Amino acid sequence: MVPLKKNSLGVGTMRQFNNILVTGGCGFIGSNFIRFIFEDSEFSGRIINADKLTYAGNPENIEDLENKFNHRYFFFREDICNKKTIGDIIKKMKIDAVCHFAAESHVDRSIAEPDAFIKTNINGTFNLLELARKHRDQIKLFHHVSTDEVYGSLGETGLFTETTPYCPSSPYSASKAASDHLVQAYAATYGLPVTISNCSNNYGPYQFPEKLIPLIILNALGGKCLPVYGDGKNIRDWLYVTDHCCAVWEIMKAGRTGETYNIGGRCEKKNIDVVNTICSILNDIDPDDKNNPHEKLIEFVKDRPGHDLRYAIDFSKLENELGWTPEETFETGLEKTIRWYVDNTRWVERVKSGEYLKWVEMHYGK
Ligand code: NAD
Ligand code: TDX
Repeated sequence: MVPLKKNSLGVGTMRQFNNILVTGGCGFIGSNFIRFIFEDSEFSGRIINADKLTYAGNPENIEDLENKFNHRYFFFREDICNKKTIGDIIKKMKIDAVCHFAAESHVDRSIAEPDAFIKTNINGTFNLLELARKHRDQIKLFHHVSTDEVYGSLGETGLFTETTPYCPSSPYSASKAASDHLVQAYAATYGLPVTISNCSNNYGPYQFPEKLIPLIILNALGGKCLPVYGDGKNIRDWLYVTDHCCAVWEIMKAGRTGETYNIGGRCEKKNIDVVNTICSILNDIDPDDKNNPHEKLIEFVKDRPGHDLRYAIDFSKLENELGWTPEETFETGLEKTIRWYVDNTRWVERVKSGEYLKWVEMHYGK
């Protein structure tokens, strides 16, 4: 028998869940999370995935799990803004925990078209909170997945802590900040058992190629321009996606309710250094590639409006209370990620061509 870990709920006490509602489980982190907890031999419950399947939701991210865990995995194509249908799922599936990933997640899209960000990230979260309040008798925990971007930008020094004042710069981060405040308000006002995590930039398998790392990998493989915003000196803290999933799972099992936990990689990198590292790994993977050296594809392009300069995370609260630290280094994580995109040509082609969207339309309608 696996010895129980000492944790913030007291020695040997771990929350156990039978039916977890994962929102946004067909997206990048949500799908990795479902994969991660099904691999936890101590979890024997069911996962109920509610996802609207926007452009960012791809059922192919978890198609192998549907077959492998078909008696423990359930999928509903639903919008978190739909109170009636999500309420029915919570009731019928006897949901006892919510892990809320569903969101519009791309900063550039939020600058171009903020509407969906307000609807999903704010109204959608509000809707879920109202439903959790209504079904308070059965919900043991509402975990809200958020971002370090709510804190705004750091200068050259310092780290975001859980008490850093919120100062979001983009419609995306403002919508996530609003959702965090709503979650905190539901804990304070209604005593809803919530936890919140604010994580830095993730990378890894199944990430949609609009975000920096997969975009650069796929453009480089295709011999296309590698766009670097501004002077490339903006800094992000990077975390391999399964490390994020592990942190969220630890918080769900043993984090203190009403608390926020920062999650990060202690891995600050300038964007230009990230891009150069990807180029250099690709040069080594295939020394005869006609696009070598890939660095020649780099182009400095117009900067993102309101571009935050630097993010860096102090996650000592999570480390001290729950013993979590990242397992992957940037080197091991990036190697794995690049290898995954090089090997998974079918997934890549179907995403690039939009074939996966046609499949969704065929199976679920528009
Ligand atoms: P993603 O864009 O890859 O996936 C989002 C998922 O949510 C998709 O499957 C999409 O179909 C679904 N969705 C969108 N609107 C919906 C709605 N109205 N109803 C139901 N489902 C809906 O995003 P991601 O990168 O996996 O991020 C997941 C969460 O983690 C988000 O809340 C994001 O803010 C947070 N986060 C992301 C990062 C990162 O680096 N990607 C870092 C920190 C926090
Ligand atoms: O083509 C690009 N060129 C470029 O220089 C893109 C897409 C990005 N960038 C820069 C902008 C950022 O400084 O790279 C950095 C990373 O950009 P993104 O991958 O778009 O991520 P970011 O804006 O930092 O936000 C991400 O991390 C926090 C996720 O998209 C969010 O969902 C998460 O909350």
